[in-house]
Amino acid sequence: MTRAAWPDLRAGTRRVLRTVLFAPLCACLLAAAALAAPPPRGLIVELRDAPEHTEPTRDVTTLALREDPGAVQRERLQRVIAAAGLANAAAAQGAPALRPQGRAAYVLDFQRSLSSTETETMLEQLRASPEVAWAEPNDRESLQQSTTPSDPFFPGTAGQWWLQPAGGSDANQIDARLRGVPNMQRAWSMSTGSAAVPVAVLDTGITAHPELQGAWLPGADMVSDPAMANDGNGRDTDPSDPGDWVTDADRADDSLTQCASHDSSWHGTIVSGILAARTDNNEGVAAVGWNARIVPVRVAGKCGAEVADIVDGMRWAAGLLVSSGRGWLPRNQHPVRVINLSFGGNKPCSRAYQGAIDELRARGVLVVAAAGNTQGAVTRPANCRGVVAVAALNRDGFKAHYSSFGPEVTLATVGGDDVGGPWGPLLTDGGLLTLYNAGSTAPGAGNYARSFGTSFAAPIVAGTAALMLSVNPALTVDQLVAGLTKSSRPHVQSPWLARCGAANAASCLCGADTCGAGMLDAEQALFYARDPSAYVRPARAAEVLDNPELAAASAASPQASPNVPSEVEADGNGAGALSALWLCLLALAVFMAAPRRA
Ligand SMILES: [Ca+2]
Ligand SMILES: [Ca+2]
Ligand SMILES: [Ca+2]
Repeated sequence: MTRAAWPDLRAGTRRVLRTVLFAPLCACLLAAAALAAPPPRGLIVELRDAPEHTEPTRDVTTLALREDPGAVQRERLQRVIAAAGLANAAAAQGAPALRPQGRAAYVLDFQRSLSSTETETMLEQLRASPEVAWAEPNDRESLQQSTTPSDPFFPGTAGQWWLQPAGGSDANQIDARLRGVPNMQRAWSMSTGSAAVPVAVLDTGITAHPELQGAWLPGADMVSDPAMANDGNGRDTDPSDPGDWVTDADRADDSLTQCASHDSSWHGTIVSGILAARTDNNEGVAAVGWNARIVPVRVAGKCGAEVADIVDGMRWAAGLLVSSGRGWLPRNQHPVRVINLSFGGNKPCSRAYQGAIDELRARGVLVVAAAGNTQGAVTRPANCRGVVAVAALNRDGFKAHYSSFGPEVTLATVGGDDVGGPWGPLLTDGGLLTLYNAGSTAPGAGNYARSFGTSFAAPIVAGTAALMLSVNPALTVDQLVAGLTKSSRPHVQSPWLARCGAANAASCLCGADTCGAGMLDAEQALFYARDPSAYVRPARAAEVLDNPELAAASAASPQASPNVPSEVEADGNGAGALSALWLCLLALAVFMAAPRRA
């Protein structure tokens, strides 16, 4: 492990507390549930070789109707309807009214709702006629609407902007430019998730929170080392997060001696909140999956997570047999198809990781991992083959200053952007508002906070993969990956920003070689999920960022110069000092917390 990985934990100790001011609650929020479309009341039919509809001609002197070509076609259609037997089918209600439609077709308006059987029967009868070119139901289409949950912290740019529809131009205020966000609100019109598609959260465990009630299934605690575990034992079946704080006294223990002292991170609670906070319940925040379930798998305790525990946690989540240390843990009764891993370390992918990832992939399990917060190479296991590695974007769509980047990244989405980059507060987005816990050491009351890090970009992607499986449970892992990447939006461009690279490792412009296929678009990913073989990626030009804030930032800290993070340089710890029998993996998270109770 290199010291470059350490700014995260140290940044966690410098938590900035901020008061979050929420916009006044909108009392008239529309909670638009995805209802079934109303049945059709008619059919649309075009006769073979039908002429284009025209107005009847009139005698120029008497203005009397001279000829009505439409009358000929209406009579022809009446004969077809009678021959097809539709008159009988609709006898109880009378024959349909006819009115011209489109260029040469007619609506057969029955002026009542048609059952699906009735509709299909009549369409078959019509299509059997050699006189009919085509026939289809006059279906009712639904609004291509955004679905707005009732949660009071959701709306507005001071709320959960990260779940709101993508869009915005340079003409907008900085906080309304949502070009990096995943378009989740439009995706919810298709699916708000399913309890049948749980996501495993391999993390610090779970805390009690009013917004997680009913959101989690039985999990497990994989932390083998009792000193790290902080719950008095090794592996067990209780994934509760007792806190991962480290004190100066703790550092006397051989397992913890290399860690800086810091407060508890509640990292697993934050990730769980992004995935599955109870949504549309008139309380707190919204989440990617309104009805999602998580399987909490505790792999991390004080001072990180061991590779053996992470790998066994992945295998347990998938329903495989895993050691308890004394015997065997009971198998997971709710095996998952999606795993979120927001932990990692600065090393190449290892055999232990790659073997488990290959094993899981063959069983239809997708592993989504945070790319890392190193401003450099992608951490493991995000750099392993077959993992969906997620880099973090600023709200405006460029790479967040802390995010790792490289060719192993699969795609990118917002992770929140704090003031820690070279541009300080100039282009910060305030972070992702979701669940948190008020305890500084042991768990306290559930509350809410803004967080940022690739740790929190990853569950947005994992949650979207679960939405895809809710829409279409038959999707393979290859299809999930293809759907996420094919449907992504192009990375933003800007004359004020340089491309990400060794000389510009902080805030920079993403490309396919640095931040993956593009920016997550949850709505498009669900379009893909509905019918992968028919999906066509919409033609979309890259958004161009050209605004006063970027100009000011560029003037303050020109992009062409190398941009080495000062935190890393200032770190006095030697890399060798961080090597231990276990490999300490760090939480890929930094916080700008605003603990707040509703
Ligand atoms: Ca334990
Ligand atoms: Ca436990
Ligand atoms: Ca809520």
